[in-house]
Amino acid sequence: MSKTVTVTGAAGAIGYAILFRIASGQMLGPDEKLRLKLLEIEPALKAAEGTAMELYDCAFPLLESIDITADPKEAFDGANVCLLIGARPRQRGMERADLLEANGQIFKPQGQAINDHAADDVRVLVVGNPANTNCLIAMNNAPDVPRERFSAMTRLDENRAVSMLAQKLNVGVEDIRDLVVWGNHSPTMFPDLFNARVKGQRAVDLVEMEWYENEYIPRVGKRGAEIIEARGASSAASAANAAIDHVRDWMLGADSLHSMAVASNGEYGVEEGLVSSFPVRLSGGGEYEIAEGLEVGDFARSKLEITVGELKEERDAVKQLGLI
Ligand code: NAX
Repeated sequence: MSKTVTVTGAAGAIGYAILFRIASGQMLGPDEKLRLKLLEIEPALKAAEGTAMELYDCAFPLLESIDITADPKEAFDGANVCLLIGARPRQRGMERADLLEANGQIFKPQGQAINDHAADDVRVLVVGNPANTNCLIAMNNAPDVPRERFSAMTRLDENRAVSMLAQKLNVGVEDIRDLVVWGNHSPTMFPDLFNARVKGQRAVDLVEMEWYENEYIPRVGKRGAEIIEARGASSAASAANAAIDHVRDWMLGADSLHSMAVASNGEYGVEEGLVSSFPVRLSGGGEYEIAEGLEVGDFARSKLEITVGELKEERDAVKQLGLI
């Protein structure tokens, strides 16, 4: 049986960077046939059709079909994997409440459509920003879907953190393990060098605390803005790559800890129900387990409180707006 993969925002920059990789088998493995369902808003349907034409022109052996629609009910019908990429960007003069509300109008009906139409084994990754809270909205509007099926993306932040540490220490990225990012996908996120290992050594012991706190953490957190400044456009290929990493490891397993924003059960004092990035173990089959018993000292605790505090504020705002 082939898998149905629904991609929202399919005509956007990340959509263009991810669809060819999904269709070539890089996300679900080289033996998994798939059907793509592309969800776009009406004005972007034609552009999505153009992307679909190019997908057909690749003659990917794994790709069985492509459907394009502006109707979430159709798009999520029978979906096994949903990548929620399309979102409303912040516009000039927009307050945070306006941004959350505008995205609520997208993620509430999408959550409901997933609840009513997706396959029984559906797995959801939210990429569109503000990713953690958009995921919270979709999850809360899909009461019949177990909440462990929902996640938001912090893997790009992790990959950035790994690459920057590798460059600093002049080691290969493969020498670094268990480097996870905690909290919100925003500049408050906390990349954790206390639990990360570099060739078996604690990463935090290999760098100066001054560099860690005043250069590394802010640079990882603001890397998105640095990319926009340089390219004149936001990260697209690296975001698509991280989404592939996220879903592939969730489905097929990984031997290192990774970062996923998922619903808290109260682990590490993160309030129950918040969608926060945690260190997770991935054994495959679309299961994850939040890794417990990691070292969280005073420094990490203070960083975690800031980023989780931001998640609580966003949660309270969307609650007030009646979105959850
Ligand atoms: P683009 O503006 O290029 O594409 C977004 C697409 O979504 C557009 O084609 C638009 O028509 C579509 N869309 C809007 N509303 C929709 C709806 N209701 N249903 C279906 N499609 C809809 O943005 P792109 O660069 O592709 O980025 C997409 C999202 O990813 C943004 O919200 C962005 O902020 C977010 N990102 C998240 C990252 C993460 O690490 N979690 C990193 C990269 C990226 O910044």
